[in-house]
Amino acid sequence: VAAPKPTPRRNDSASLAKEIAEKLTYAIGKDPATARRHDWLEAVTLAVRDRIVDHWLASNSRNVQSGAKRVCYLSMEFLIGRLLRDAIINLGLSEAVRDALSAYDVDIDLLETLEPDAALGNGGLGRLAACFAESMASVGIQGFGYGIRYVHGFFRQEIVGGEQVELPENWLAHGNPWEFERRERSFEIGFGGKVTTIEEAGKPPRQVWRPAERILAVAYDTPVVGWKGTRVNTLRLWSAQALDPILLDAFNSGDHIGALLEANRAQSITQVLYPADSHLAGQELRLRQEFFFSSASLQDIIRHHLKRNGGDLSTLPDKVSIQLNDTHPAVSVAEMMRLLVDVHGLGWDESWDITKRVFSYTNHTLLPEALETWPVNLFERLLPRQMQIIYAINAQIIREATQKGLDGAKVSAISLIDEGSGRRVRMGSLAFVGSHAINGVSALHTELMKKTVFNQFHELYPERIQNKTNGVTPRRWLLECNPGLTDLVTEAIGPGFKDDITKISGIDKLADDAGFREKFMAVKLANKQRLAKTIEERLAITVDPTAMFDVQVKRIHEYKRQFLNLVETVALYDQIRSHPEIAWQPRVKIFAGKAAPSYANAKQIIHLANDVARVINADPSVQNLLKVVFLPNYNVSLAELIMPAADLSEQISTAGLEASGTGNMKFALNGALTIGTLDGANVEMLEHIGEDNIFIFGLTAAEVAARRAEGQSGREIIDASPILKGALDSISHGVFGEPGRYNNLVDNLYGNDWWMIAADFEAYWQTQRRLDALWQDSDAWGTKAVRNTARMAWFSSDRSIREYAKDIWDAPTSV
Ligand code: 26M
Repeated sequence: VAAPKPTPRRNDSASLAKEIAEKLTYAIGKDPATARRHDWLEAVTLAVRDRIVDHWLASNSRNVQSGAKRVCYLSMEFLIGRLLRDAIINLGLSEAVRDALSAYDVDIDLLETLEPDAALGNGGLGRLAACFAESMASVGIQGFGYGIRYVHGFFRQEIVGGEQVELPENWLAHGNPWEFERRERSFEIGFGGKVTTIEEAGKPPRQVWRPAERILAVAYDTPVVGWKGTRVNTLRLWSAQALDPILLDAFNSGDHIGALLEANRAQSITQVLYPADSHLAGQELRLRQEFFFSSASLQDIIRHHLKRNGGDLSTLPDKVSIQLNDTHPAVSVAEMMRLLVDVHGLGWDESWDITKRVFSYTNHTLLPEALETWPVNLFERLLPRQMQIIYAINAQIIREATQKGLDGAKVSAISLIDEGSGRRVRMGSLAFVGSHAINGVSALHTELMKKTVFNQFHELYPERIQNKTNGVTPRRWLLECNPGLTDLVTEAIGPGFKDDITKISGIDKLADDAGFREKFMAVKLANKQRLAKTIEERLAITVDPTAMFDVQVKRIHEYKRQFLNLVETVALYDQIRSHPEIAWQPRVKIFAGKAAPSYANAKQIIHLANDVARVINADPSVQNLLKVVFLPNYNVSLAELIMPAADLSEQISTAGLEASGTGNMKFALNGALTIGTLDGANVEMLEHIGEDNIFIFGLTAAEVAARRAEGQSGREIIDASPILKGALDSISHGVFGEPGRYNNLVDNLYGNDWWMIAADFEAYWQTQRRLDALWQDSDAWGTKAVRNTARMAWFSSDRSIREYAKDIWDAPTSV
């Protein structure tokens, strides 16, 4: 008899309604009368998931047939957020699901808000990985995400007494319907131990690593649905398990506690995401995480290649590209060499050639305090064979450089070992030398990479560094988060922009059409009303949706200069009260973002934002003109609510320090105007949007570097600016909380003004006042808002991914 085949799922609302009821009954064990909202969410998710699985299996068999190049994106972070709406929109099921649920009187919009965010990332870097995964599926690349299945993602932030409190996040508490555990797909990961040389007659000596500790990496797969569901890729996240719980039991017979401790020790590797995005914790556990997921991913990649290519590893670079998302997986370079040379018996030179052709590396920061280095002695103890390999690579690189005529100082600049402050392994250098392409994430950042961190390497290998300006997926960051604008654009120019976002430029000509502009601003107002409601519910602050929503949401960091924004807020508060005769424009200043738990100054900035909000919101003399809001627990879902509701986007980092920014793109795509410095991708946004439609101010990157070199203090600037001086005085003299509470923040400005807050204040203030004037002319504002949406298509992550595919991966795209 022929084996029965499952019938692919149908997409009409009646079929969906029936299947949702079946899931509710047979997968969850509830009937519609007693089902809670969470039960309905699970039932819908499972019904949608069935449709994804159909596409997933089809994509996987096409992958096998085509044998096309696979792109493996190795990232410690995937900041995904929720998946249900993403899946429904990409599969084209929105109406069918809505209709199906209306039969049960259940609202899909409400169900979607019950899904927990997958917060497996800190910020920009992790969110970029999630956008790229979705874009790879959308443009038809065989993409594989590899990362870590953290049990606890990024912490939950509460504000208590104005200060950040970190609480553990537990996204898996009620299970995760999107993941498929693949127990059969598991690999051993070693740590510690010794390396021994094996000499066999007639053969060259071999090195064998005998780890003291071995842990199992188990795969959990999540389908990644591309636009229209035509391709579903895989995100494979590794979970750490004790190698053999049963053996462990036998070994510890009678010692149950001891056995459990062993298992816990193994599992601890994937328990929690490190919540720092700017400076190194330098913890051993972090290095264990990095190696754990790198080794598991490489073993998986090699296993797959051997199976599909007749056991021949020489063709690996034709069949696979591996992108390193920053240096977090950089130990992969050494681990790949170990697997090729020690485990699979290839020669050193051939292995090194394969390694360089397979890997490429993306740099995301130039901040010296964020560049990853590890103490040699820690590395040696944890990964003795990889350390030997790094020494061998280093010797080879130094030999090459010396042959090309480099002298002492230049040679030590390219050494993989920093001999300066205790001996440390430079992970950026390791990633660089092991890759055929190294990229920055905006044009400015890439040029600065060439001039600063990788200056010596760039001289030696001038063809390796390239630029790949970041992008954001227009599915999540327009279609899903802003249905009102999506419908309006569809009504105006048809739905073609959903398939090809460059077509959204079709609304550019409508910027001067009063009727269109009014509808555009009506959508904005509705989105602002939605956000105002959330602000009321969460903070009991009433804001006027017709006021200008001036928004800065991102990780809290000194270089991002939330403090500059707060000083301007305080100055504005003072000026409104002392000059009631001026036609001030009503504003709501909205802040959100998390500080790394150990970053004291960032925590102070959060405290100040909350203090400033408390005082200003309670002052009747500025009631309709100024409100300040700090929304707790910024995450992907909150961003989806905020981006469509912003009038003004604050992108005010000290020039030269924000590698790219991606929030800047989300805001502008949704019709916010930008006030920003010439930093990161702002520079390219200016080129695309046009100088009439973006508000640029402040020192350039070159001017910042020059001022820093001079070591200029802020004192003269502050003393010469009564508005700035007044604001700083009220901050330090206790208008906002105890006197002295913010001395540290304020004193820094009088000192060396490292972040150029005093230096840029006047230009920032003046630019804000120009925006006040523009706000009064709602036609002019609306025109610029429309032009922003119309001109942002280039910042789609589809464009970024196609550039990677062509210039770095040499991988085919189907679209
Ligand atoms: C490193 C070591 C130990 C613990 C944590 C880290 C670490 C984690 C995340 C360091 C940096 C991390 O992220 C940096 C980041 O998010 N960079 C941002 O990347 C975005 C995408 O390219 C850019 O748009 C931002 O400008 C850049 O700041």
